[in-house]
Amino acid sequence: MTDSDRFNPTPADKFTFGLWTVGNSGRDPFGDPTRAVIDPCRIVAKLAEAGAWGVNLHDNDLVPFGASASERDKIVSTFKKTLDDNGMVVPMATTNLFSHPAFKDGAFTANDPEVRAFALRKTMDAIDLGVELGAGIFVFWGGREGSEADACRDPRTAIERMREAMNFLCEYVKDRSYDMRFALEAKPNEPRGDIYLPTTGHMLHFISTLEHEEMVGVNPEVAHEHMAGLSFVHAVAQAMEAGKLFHIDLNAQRIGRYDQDLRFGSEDLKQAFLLVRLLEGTGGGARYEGPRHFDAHAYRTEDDDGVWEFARGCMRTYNILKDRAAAFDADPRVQSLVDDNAASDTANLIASYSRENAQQVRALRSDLDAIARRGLHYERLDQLMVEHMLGAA
Ligand code: GCO
Ligand code: MN
Ligand code: MN
Repeated sequence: MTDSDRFNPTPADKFTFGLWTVGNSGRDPFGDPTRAVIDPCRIVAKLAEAGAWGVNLHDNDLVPFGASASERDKIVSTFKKTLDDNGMVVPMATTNLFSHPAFKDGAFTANDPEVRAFALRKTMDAIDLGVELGAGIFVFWGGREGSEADACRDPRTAIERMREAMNFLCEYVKDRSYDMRFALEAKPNEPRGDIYLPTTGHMLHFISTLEHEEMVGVNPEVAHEHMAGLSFVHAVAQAMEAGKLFHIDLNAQRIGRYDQDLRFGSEDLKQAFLLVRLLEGTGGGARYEGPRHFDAHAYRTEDDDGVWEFARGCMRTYNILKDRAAAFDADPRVQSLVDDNAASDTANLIASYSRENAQQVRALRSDLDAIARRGLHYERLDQLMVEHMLGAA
């Protein structure tokens, strides 16, 4: 084993890929597929060989739209056997509520109640499928829940309809006594001009308005927050702090571009480093224990070999960053530079209100000029981080 081999993934790392990710055929709005469709069972075998823990799927990644009940059962039983044979799990399932043209005005938010009813029915079936495959997390990505012609509906109505759908489906899960939680995935745009509930922060507030908010968390995605020009690390931190990080979609994305879904860590390594550090808890705080899911795909230039290179790359980069983050946080120079004065008398004084505390806060006479003059050495801190990332610390 070479030193580099220690970064190779194992199932204990809990890495997962969507069937639609490694299965992406390279089609884009301007060009036809550059790769053949890969059978879901082959995807499972190849990912297991590469060291992944599991796969996730939309209903129609496995069962074609409109398949009969007997066709469905046959496909599902073959797939289950393949999972067992390869020691792979399905921790997350979801519904495709975007490909069929009937969803052109949205699914849960569409103006036509028949479309909304069909979306519910399709989702209930997909939840059943997920449960049959052992999934405990169900993701909602409302790709078509948005608008171009905004006069078509009051955006408040769209939010109400979303709430109605989530409440309906939470009740469904409870009625069936399923052990399943929901994870809502925000995206600002693409394929709609504007998608409702565009960021993880919007989702977190929306969740607090649901009847069974304890069942519902978020599935933030690197690319989606970056498309909006926001800090993904801050979004994930807010979700973790709220106990709502139920799932995560890892990939890479340059700010200001179309939805790129690039290999994890292939752009903005610093954000990727800070993200892995946060998820792994090397800088303190609770570790994220859920699946590390990659929602990305290989460049359109790649053939079949390139697809598995891409998958290995996502997982190895995560593990390398995890190693670098641990080294960074164990570095005494770093520790001596980060002093957040958490236990000081003043910090205790301002932690909660009382008349007495308010009086003491008023009586404090801090030397603001001295505070203003003090350099914080964040240049040194950030440079140390860069040197750790580059293996030069
Ligand atoms: C996208 C989304 C999707 C969802 C997937 C699972 O930008 O297309 O990220 O890939 O994650 O539909 O819900
Ligand atoms: Mn995406
Ligand atoms: Mn996603």
